[in-house]
Amino acid sequence: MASKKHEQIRTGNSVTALKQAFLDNLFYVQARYMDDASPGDLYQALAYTVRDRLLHHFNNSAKQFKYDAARTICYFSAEFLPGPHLANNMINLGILDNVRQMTAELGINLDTLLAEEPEPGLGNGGLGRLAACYMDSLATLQVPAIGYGIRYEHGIFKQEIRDGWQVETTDKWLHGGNPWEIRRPGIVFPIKFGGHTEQTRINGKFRVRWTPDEIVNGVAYDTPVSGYHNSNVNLLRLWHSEACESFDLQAFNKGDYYAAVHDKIYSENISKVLYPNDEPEAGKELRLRQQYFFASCSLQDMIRIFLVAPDGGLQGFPQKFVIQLNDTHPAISVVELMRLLIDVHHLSWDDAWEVTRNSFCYTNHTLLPEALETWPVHLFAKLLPRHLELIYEINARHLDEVRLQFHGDNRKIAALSIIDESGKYIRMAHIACIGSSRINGVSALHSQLVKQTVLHDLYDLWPQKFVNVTNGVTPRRFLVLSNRPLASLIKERLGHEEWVRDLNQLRALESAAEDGAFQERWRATQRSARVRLSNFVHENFALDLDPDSMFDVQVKRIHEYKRQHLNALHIITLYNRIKHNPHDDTPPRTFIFGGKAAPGYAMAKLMIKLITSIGDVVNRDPASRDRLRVLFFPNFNVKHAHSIYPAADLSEQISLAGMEASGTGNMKFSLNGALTIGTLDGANVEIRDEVGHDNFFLFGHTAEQVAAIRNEGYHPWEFVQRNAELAQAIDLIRTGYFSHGDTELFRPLVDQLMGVDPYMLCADFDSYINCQQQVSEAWRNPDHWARMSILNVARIGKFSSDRAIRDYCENIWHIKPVLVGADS
Ligand code: 26W
Repeated sequence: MASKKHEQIRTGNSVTALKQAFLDNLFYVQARYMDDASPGDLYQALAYTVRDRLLHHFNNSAKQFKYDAARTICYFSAEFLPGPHLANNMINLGILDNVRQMTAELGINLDTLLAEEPEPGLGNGGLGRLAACYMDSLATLQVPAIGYGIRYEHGIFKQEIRDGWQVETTDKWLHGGNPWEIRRPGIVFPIKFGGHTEQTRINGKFRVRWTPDEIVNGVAYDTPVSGYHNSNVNLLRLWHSEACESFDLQAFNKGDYYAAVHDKIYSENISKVLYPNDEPEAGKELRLRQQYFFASCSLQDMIRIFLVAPDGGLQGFPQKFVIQLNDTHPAISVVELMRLLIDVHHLSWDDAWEVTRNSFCYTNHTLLPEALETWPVHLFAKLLPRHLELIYEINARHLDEVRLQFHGDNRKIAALSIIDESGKYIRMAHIACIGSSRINGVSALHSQLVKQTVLHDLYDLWPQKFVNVTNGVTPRRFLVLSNRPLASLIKERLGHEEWVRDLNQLRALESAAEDGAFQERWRATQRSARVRLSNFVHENFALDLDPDSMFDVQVKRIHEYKRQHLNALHIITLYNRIKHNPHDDTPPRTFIFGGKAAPGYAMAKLMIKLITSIGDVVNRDPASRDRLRVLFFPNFNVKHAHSIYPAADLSEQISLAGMEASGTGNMKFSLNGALTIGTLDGANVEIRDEVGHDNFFLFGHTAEQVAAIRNEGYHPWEFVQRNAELAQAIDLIRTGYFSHGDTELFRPLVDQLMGVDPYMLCADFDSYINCQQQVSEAWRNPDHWARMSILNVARIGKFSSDRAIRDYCENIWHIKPVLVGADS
């Protein structure tokens, strides 16, 4: 065991120890002296210096959890969006100030090093970021946890805006090497695909042998996940696919060089790239391979860990582990656990099913029918023949149970079958629900709608399984890390930092809301964030923003149900007013959009082009350019979110009610003092209830009203006829005002709006515009605005991911924290 002295240098947190460790890593890891080190070298050296301090806790935690045979939550997610690690780990370790001083003493600007870190973009949006927030809270609450997923070589595409259009470029996050991961060549599992099954009898026992025609290896890569100001460090284990044989020498010697590396290329394809779709279901074979690959690697790994300290055979598996399925993407795990328990560990069907159904829980993140995954039976027959057999058996036994309750109700029985009516598709949500003991939505409204719509038949069968856990976000990354001026103002006002791990303590800020002097300092802090963002935009996009205008921000994946085009209609309306009445006194506004469109989603890409086209006109027109400014911020991701959320005054949460399962950006905006204009959708409902109805700008039809309009029949044309400004706005688009006179460019969007308008922009336009009027009124009164902004922060405590994780621990996982001592 390293001497205390050596440990002091290697993992001491004093400025001296950090400096020595940093210079050692620069010399011995990067093989560089200070004067010829690149910013990349300096970043890597600092990353290894911080990593060493993490690994200390990491190894201790792993030992403690093993020693305690601690009950562990395994979070299965096809996506994780952790964001850059360096600053977050320094904040959690409590060494950021010392490192900032140490680098300053060496003449290094820490922020330039932080900017060097590539972002692990292993996710599309909300679902992936939620998984990362939950991993941060699990470690902070000292709950033993393993995040299982895929180590995509290429994450979400890099978005460039060329001539106003989104252009995707390949993400190369691993290019410079990743100091935050540890390759585990000893943790490798064979993953089988294809082939056939045969019934056999082994020492009298009926057995099924699956002979695959492909085997790929899954290799573990571990990333430590630190908790805030404690010694618990959990594990994010991501799987990389590799060929069993990476080089076929025989083929090479025969000169067939392609064949020599075919297996390697083919096998590595599985973890090659993230599917960039955020709702619409791709249904591609490689996607199913990815889902089965990480499900099987993860379950084999858990059984390996369990059998290290087997208390009473695999029947005890659900006592040791609980698995959370992050949407249906890992739902094949239910069937894979049955295969492993029966075919490999020879449990009986009933014992295996008892273990399985007590091990899984499932979270639904979307109501969009096209996002509910179904896989063709023929694809399963080809790729996973053994699993298809097991699915039929699970379904047969399930329907036996269903008939007990709904005998004769064939519609119900058919609706409850894993196999859809056509017999051609396997419904993954059904497998997830049948194999889980708990099913939850991600906001109160969403969990209600899940029970009333997409899963209502399963709800009728098992009402006791359905619960709600409203989403949350980590205040460490989305306030302490990304908005230090506001965090230190709050710390100064409250005189402590306890609120960082107990966000409800922000309530004490309520009294400050009426305090004029504090309001002044609050406004100055908000303005400084707008200035920081304006400088970044000036340097990177050659566009000047007015930091004294209202920053009206909508950042999220581009999707019609999120209605970025409704926001665009508001901008056109304001522009129109200013054009027709130069004395119009609309307070100056800066509209900032950000978000990626799935590459195959044409309408979403057209929405981006509409926004950039409106910007080209409004930002240049002398009549409007000093009053309105429109920016489409390229490549919105976690890193850029750090500078956008703090600078926002108005948070646009304008989805059609009933469509946004929860939203989490809405929480991050409020946490940073932005006021929300939104519909009664997802978590907006609960945010409005917490911050106070007077501190929330509400508009639009409710989910019930939307359903009623749908049933009655919706005619957007009627709304256009009744609203001249709406008609004019659409007309400007249709007549090519924003497209150099080209009337074809936006025709699909205009026809959609005037035709079906499935997301009811026309129906909500009037109340949206009026609500925006109220926003402008409120903005004219800085004290009133500051008061509402302070109250939004003071009352946002419920939306900490710590609260959400506590809910999961108490109501779903039944798991207790395990405290890891600092130097145990
Ligand atoms: C099959 C393609 C695919 C990929 C991702 C379908 C669906 C998804 C995700 C479920 C989409 C997603 O990220 N949903 C978002 O999840 C957030 C976290 O719960 C919610 O806050 C958002 O409202 C929801 O849209």
